[in-house]
Amino acid sequence: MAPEKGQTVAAGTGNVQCFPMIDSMLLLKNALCSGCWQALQERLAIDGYLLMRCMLPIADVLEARAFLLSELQRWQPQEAAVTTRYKWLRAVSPGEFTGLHTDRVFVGGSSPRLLTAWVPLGDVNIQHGPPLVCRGSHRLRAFDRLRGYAASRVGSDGTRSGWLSGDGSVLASVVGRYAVDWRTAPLRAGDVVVLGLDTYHMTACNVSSEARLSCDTRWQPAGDPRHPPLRDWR
Ligand SMILES: O=C(O)CCC(=O)C(=O)O
Repeated sequence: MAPEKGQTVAAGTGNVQCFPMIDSMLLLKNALCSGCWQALQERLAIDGYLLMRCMLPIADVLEARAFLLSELQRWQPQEAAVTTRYKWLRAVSPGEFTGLHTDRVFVGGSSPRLLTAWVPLGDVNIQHGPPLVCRGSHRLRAFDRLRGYAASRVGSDGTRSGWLSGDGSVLASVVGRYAVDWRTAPLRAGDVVVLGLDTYHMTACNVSSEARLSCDTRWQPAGDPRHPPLRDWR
């Protein structure tokens, strides 16, 4: 098998070597046909993210460009899911990025099954700043060194960024370079990146000349406890 090709990506103020995300769309199709979600759940448990290529109809995404919720609401595997009314709609300017973090420090503490669905609003190539996901970071022992940060709520009250760092390249020096497996992909309208609460991620720096448009949305089973600051769910 040919070795995977990595590329150097601007990870905030530093650079990281980044490998391609794995497309899980086939697993989703199999799950929808068979009703068995185990393979998909296992991949999320192992990698900490799922890339769903062409999960959403491209025409709808381009037409809406603001809200893809009607499509995401169809994504209800076993239990009814709820999503926060508030959506993190982003127009990220050239030169800007989101720093390294886990979502737990922002929205953790209630449902352990809360997931982020990151939706590009139009094509987001590497230079526009797609997510950079540290594969397996939610489960690898090496990341125990960050348990102080991981257990904190530094992002939850809006007074601090909640970032561990603005430079993705420092992660290797903290947890060891063998534990760090950066993943990214050029994303198309219709793709969705799903992220677990404890998966370390950031976005690549927008090194293009145009704004990066995307939306992050939060989802969880309807019966799970709801993060109080995110008041309004539906
Ligand atoms: O899109 C971004 O800039 C950041 C999104 C993110 O990190 C998240 O949804 O958790």
